[in-house]
Amino acid sequence: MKVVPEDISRIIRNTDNFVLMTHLHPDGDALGSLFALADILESQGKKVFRYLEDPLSHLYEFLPGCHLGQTDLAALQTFVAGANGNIAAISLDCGDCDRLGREKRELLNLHPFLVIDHHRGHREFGDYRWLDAHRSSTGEMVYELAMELDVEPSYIAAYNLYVAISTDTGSFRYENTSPRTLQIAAELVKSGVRPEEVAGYVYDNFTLQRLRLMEQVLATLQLFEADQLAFITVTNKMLADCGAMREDAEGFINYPRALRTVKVAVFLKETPEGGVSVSLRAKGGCDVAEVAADFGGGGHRNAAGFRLADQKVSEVQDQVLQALKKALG
Ligand SMILES: [Mn+2]
Repeated sequence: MKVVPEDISRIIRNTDNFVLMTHLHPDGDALGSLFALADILESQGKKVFRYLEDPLSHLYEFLPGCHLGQTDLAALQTFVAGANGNIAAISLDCGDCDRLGREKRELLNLHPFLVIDHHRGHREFGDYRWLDAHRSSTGEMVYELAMELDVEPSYIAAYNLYVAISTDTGSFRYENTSPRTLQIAAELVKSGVRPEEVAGYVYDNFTLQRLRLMEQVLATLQLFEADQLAFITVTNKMLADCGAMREDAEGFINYPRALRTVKVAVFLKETPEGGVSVSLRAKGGCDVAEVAADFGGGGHRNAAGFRLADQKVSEVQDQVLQALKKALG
């Protein structure tokens, strides 16, 4: 049996121009998959537009080839027009077309529209889909696609794929880490990627603003249900006080999650528009994808999230606490 659906690999082989995109507020898997696949396609003489909704976060400026990302919609339209219909769009690591962002409508107008994703509870969109919730990361799927296309990933592609896979598995610690995940990681290391270099950029690369923000965010820790549920919060005021950016709070949820008694950690983030975005991380039994789905969100069994507009952090905390008490029981 083919790993990559036949129609996906056929369209990619027979097309010369591609628009690649991913979800808004992209993480390591989203960006690593995008830059890796772009490099893989270009190595086959194809042309690629790497579409990003917003300029790249400083956290990911170490990704090789990241400067090729483009945010200009007019440039995208010119690229599409120049392709004379010989074009395909590929959405990577996006579980819901609403997460394609502001230009969703424009992007979904591109055909054929291919979707490669590993989110559980993926809400189907696009013309052709390769969905596999058993995969650790979209990066793992992009590697399989490269194998299907007979492309040996370059150092640039391998580096981006290693970032994608290692970040989505929490450095190969989460339950999504399979024998195949580790095999692929080994192949990427054989291509010259140095795990300690990537870990240095991902984990040991704090700005002082980020550390100050962490002080404030960890000070908000609240525990419930015999310390099985942990909540932390970041507000717009904390960001301003520390001179930090929203993306500086990435990964903070792993600290309450690491508490030995904790089954679910919750990170409440005030949005610039005054709503709240909620990240959920579970250890073991509790399925937080189901909890997130009840609030209109989604994700994986152990990592999920959702967003509520026009609500205060304290109101959202109460609702989430009630839902999690039920989920634990
Ligand atoms: Mn992912």
